Amino acid sequence: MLLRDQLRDLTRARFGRAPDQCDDRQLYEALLTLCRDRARALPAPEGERKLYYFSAEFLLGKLLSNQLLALGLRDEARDYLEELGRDLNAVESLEPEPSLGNGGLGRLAACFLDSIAALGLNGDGVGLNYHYGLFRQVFRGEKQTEEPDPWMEKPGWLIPTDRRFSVPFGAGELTAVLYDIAVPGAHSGRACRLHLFDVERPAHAPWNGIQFDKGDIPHQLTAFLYPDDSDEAGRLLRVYQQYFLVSAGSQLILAELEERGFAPEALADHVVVQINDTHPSMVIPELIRLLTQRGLTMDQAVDQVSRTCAYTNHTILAEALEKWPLAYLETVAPRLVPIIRELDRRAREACPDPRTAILDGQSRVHMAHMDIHFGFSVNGVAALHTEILKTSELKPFYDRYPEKFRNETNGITFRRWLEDCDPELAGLIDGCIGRGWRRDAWELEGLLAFREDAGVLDRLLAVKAANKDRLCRDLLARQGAEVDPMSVFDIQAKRLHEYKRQQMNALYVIHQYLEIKAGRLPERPVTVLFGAKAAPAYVMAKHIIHLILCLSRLVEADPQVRPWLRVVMVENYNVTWAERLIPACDLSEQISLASKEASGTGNMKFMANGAVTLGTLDGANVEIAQLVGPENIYTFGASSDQVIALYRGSEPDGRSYRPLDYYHRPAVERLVDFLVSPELLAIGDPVSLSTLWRDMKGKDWFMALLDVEEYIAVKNRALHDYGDRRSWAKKMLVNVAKSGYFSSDRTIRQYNEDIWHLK
Ligand code: 26V
Repeated sequence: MLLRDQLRDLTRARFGRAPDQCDDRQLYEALLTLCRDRARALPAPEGERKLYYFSAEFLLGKLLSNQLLALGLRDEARDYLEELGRDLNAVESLEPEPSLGNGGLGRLAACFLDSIAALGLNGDGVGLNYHYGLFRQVFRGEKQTEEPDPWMEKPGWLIPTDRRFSVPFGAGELTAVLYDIAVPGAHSGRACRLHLFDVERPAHAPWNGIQFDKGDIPHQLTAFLYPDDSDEAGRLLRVYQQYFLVSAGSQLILAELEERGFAPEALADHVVVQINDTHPSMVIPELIRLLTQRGLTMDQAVDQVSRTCAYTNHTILAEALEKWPLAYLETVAPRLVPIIRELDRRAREACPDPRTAILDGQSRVHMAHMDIHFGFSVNGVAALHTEILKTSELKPFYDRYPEKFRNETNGITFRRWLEDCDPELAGLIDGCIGRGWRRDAWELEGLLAFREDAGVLDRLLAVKAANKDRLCRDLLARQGAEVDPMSVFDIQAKRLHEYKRQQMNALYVIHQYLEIKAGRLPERPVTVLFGAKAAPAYVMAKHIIHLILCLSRLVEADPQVRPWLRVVMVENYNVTWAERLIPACDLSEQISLASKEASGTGNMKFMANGAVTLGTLDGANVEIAQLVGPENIYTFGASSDQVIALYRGSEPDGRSYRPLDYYHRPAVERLVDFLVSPELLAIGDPVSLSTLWRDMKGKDWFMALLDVEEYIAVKNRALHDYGDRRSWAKKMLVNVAKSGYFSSDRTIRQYNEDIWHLK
């Protein structure tokens, strides 16, 4: 059926009027219903083996545009709405964004689902149906505040199912109800499912900010993603969420196994579970529990599960590696406790090195250790990250099980992150190399043939300029920020974390500010854009946001500085903002302290949209640098080896990092001291600014002062080079051309070949 006919039927039935009589809201509801129902009607992929991708987060972003694209309806919908004198973008903007993730890890899971569906692989996602997603960030008085961010509306994407499972908590059972989102595969004619579990009777208001009754598990379990875990009740709720997810998910696996006609003894032949970070790690003991309940011996159950589960590590930050007190598990999932003790016993037998034990001396369960002993695969998410895991963070495990370790470099779906968010660039690429890259991103390499083509290079610059104009209009409309579209757009958009070093970027802003005030004008105007949410309980991250917002106000109010330097932080950075910021970016900031960013995926998105990277040799930046060559990327800073040595205090001279050594350089001292200057104190909160100032001088755990001087120099070199427009356009072109490696279709094919073996 043609889209226009189906839309007409839908609006007649629902609103009693033809599409041309409908308002945007009604058109949105009709299009959503149309996509949802077409996607759910697509056949599921086939295969004797099935993948379950377990993740506490799926950061989906808006779905309408993406689903239209995957269903091959995008152009038809756009043309039809145009005929009616309407604008598809305006209709799409009405969709609330499902923010069921924090950042990279959750967005990766969403890209993976898109690729699994596109490749027609037999796999589904398993997660939780958080009602309020991640919080909505609101700026008040140059500070972040948090509000609930509801996204579930009717009609919506969730498809109710009949599946119900009983989850046995210590205090009693709770029913898990399953909702599905159908994920249509572009080109495959198949759809996979995102399974989202919910409690039976979720609580509704009253809300007080994002505070809620954390003790009311039966009604609040799925209210928020990662509730503030700075207190006991919050942490406990998180364990409740995790067990709820894995218990219901494991029961779903076994129910489907039975429906497919296979015995539980054959689990490992027909099922593979990918554990996305340690949040779903309890799937291991839970599956063992359920298999023994179905008659398998402990040995058989452990054997099956160990050949079914595979673990992905997404961070080397020790504070992010989960260790749950056994006492929590006794409350939440008491039936897992004897199983975990038994697994610990077996692990100690297999590997006497006490550093690899599951239970430590303080009776805490090391989730990653359980995954590694009782899974068949462990992967890092970029080449450097995997090397660091093998040689340092997880070395004792690598020594014991070298065959389990592999690298699977992350990827992004080019359907959302190029075709959909940058249609003008996509059109330009089509004109150069045809449309084949839309199916196979490797074909982007064909763009290299246009390196010396002045016409193409100029059009590339024109597309970038148009995207910058579009962003300027958005910034003005959404937060009243006026930005010069002719300035260089220098963008750092990612979660706020000290290791990502937004504070070092802020020091650059201070440097430029002081230069301009001293009458030394830069070569050209720059707009430094930030997008970042801080975890509600992460105090230092909030101080950094405060600093950036204060700098923004300072610069904004200064007529001498404003023409040369602007600082804008977008409010409530989310997938929707990313889709606007990334196509408009000139310079992509990827400046984490080397060794700390496992991969990064924003770096790949910016690159694919023709931004040039300014980065440290960290995470996937290393692979970007290898692909594009030194003339098409700006790198700086200490290497990961140097950083690791500094942390160990094992530099050749036995030195460890002392920020004061760097602070006392005159060029650095004046930047850091500006945090407590009269200018800033007149705007900001003295306690917040001086806390940050003291931390930078005295601790600087992520070594911003170590790299800041080189950072400023290299950034200024990039800004200088920007002036040669043709040569800059060439860099842009090479970045787009080489980005195909980072397609999540490539990543997923590789997971399938190395780990899943689905077909
Ligand atoms: C979690 C936490 C939780 C508590 C305190 C501090 C902290 C710091 C970091 C994290 C990160 C959790 C895992 C994560 O999101 N990793 C990201 O995964 C991306 C996809 O693989 C990857 O591109 C990013 O480099 C990595 O940070």
